Amino acid sequence: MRRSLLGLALVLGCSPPGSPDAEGSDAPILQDPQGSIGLLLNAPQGVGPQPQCVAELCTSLAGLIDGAEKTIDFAVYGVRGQPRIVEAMQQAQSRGVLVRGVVDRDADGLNYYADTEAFVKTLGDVRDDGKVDQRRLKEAQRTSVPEPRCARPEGYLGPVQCLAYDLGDRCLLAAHSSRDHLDQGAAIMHNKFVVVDSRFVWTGSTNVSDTCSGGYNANLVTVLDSRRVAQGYLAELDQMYEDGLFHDDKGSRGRLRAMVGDTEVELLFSPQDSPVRERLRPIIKAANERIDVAVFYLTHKLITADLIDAHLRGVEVRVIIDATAASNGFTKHELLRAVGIPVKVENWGGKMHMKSAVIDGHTVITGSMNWTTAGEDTNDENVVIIHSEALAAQYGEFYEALWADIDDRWLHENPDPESRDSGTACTDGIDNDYDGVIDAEDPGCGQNPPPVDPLPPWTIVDKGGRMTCEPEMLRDVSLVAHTGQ
Ligand SMILES: [Ca+2]
Ligand SMILES: [Ca+2]
Repeated sequence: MRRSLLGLALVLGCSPPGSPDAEGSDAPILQDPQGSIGLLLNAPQGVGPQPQCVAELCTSLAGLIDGAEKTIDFAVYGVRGQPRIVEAMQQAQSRGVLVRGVVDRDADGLNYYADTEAFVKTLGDVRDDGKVDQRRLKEAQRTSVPEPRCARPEGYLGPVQCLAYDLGDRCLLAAHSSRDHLDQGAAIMHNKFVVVDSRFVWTGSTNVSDTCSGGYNANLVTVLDSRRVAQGYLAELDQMYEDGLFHDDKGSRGRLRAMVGDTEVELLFSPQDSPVRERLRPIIKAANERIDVAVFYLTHKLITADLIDAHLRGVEVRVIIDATAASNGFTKHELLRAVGIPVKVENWGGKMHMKSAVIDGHTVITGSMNWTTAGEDTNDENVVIIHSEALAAQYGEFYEALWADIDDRWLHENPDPESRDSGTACTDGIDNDYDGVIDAEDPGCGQNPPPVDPLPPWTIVDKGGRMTCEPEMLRDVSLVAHTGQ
């Protein structure tokens, strides 16, 4: 019924009143009746990182590259341990396909993934955001950080978030910060998209790496056959590749809406399209029944507020979050738990690396953007929102299996991401918790593992006649340390 209404509205050139699609989406809807869209969902394989191209996340990309006739345009965060993909690109180049793209580099010219340098050398025509990062870093050094509106949590050195969430007659108060100083101004080219022959698009949360496309982490790929949507990606790549516009919100808007076959698809880019403010928040606010979230990081304070509000109005909210991200000083999962939202922290060894959600069985949020402030405001990212009951059902079934796979113990506790509590983490050769020590060297994998570090303190207080909850209230309360146990 909804689809035929939407069809009528398209003929009339407007959105149906009151439909979730109508909110905040003023872009015209492009038509691509011949197009198609599919979702590839990868549950973590407990066999460690894989250099082979066996997972569908990888074979789907290899197949597209092998079939390329004219062009391959890509924006990938980096490359590690996936020789099949690098060779396929090289072979395409040798048969005359134009291959060009961008990768991430930090202000020192470095990339997170070990094989990126060789990949860039092999292909030749690859650009990056390193110079932009240098400029951003210098600007940030000249800018003073404002004093926080609340006391810094003890032992935390980074910028401070003063948080006050409204629970009706009570307020949830917390002060969050990172354990370490953060590089102000740091930003990453975090896209993972490949466009073949200006028609096929491979995109999502999956890096070209032994842990991501290799199948070790939980990840998602959206595959589109759509010239309309491909054009959106190519325009974004041009901004980065041709114009050097990385982390820039002054460029033209990249946002588009398209009917791909009979599926409505929305595409937004960070930072210029503000995907959280423009779409994620309105979609969560409009949810009526159920929100199932599967994300790497969940640190965005406004998304957190919207999830709490949804829970308070009776929407069934569930969250699966990554164990490493759950030890971050800005993580909001403990606050969600505090108000009664079930949150499972994965204990696989591989990461929960998705950045997605399904809402009310009809809308799927996918993409490269972590649910963080940096993901929306500074990084280069893409978000694809799919309005499809069929794909929402596919995602929903996958989500149920992931949820069931994580023991209920991790509804209340946080596993040490590099410990025997976390599946294959002590034998995978990966520094799962980014602390510089791997597997047996990591104290978490020893006979007497240390307890997981506590997260920043929080408390719930009566509103005391106030109309709203404000961060200033933090001045009059003492926060309580919680260990998540
Ligand atoms: Ca490990
Ligand atoms: Ca480690």
